[in-house]
Amino acid sequence: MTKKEEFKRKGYIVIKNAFKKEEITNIRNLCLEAFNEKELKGSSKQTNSVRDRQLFTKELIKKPKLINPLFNKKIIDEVREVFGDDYITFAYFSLSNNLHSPIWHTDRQSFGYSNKIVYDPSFNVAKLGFYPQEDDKTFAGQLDVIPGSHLPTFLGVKSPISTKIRRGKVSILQLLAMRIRNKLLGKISIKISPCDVILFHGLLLHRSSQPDWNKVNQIDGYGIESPPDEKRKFMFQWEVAENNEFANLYANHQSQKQEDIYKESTETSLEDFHDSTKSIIHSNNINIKGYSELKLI
Ligand SMILES: O=C(O)CCC(=O)C(=O)O
Ligand SMILES: [Fe+2]
Repeated sequence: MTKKEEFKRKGYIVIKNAFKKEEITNIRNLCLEAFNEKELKGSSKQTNSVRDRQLFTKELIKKPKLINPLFNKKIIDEVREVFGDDYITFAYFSLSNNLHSPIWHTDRQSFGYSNKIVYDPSFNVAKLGFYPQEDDKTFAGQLDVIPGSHLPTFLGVKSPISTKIRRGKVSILQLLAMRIRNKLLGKISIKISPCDVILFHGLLLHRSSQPDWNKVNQIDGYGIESPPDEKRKFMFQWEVAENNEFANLYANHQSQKQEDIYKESTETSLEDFHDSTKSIIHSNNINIKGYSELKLI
């Protein structure tokens, strides 16, 4: 099975050994440094909220040491195998610290489940996830997914219920079909090496692998109270897509969102990146786009 076929069938692939062990130590130290710095800056306010434990595009592109390693040849080559040579990298980057999202969700949910176009085989908006730690029994650190959950259910792609009585963007019948299908498919924890990267489809159901909440205290629904630095969960996520009209539709949808994190990705373009990042982007022929740069065709 090719990587492309594997992605189509399971909704994700693992890019093995994208990083070397030595790089992981270095990256984790840089993550700790970045969040310590952020905490110091915010010291007059209440710090360490969920938002304090996240860095998004505008802050991250100012930290080339953190972001440049993501444009790594191994990762680029495998994404090209799945999405083609001219795949798009959206100007969407996030780094989180001590966030263990307990809720099953898909990242592209707001674009719709019963919106027929998201089930077109060419709708390929996905995220790259890099988790530079082992999955620990107590402190967790990686990702749980339901393989195959990005595909349409046995009801197909048409919504059998009229728009008016849909719950949100999903008909009740579709929702039920998804629940049954997901139960049958079953969830798994992807226990990958800290050196690996995962590419997962925007409609794949996932959540953070869960810490043992009987052994650690939970703060704000997402974090562990005072995790030791060496067990602290960091997570890089960035967004890529096959370069086609669906990417344009998606970018258009995202560019209309009001949340700051999406506004950042709408406003950012290649020229905003650090010179060292730009040079890596150029030498690898990476196609970076802010959401607003992809106009509808
Ligand atoms: O911790 C994870 O891996 C999941 C986080 C997540 O799903 C998200 O940020 O969208
Ligand atoms: Fe997610």
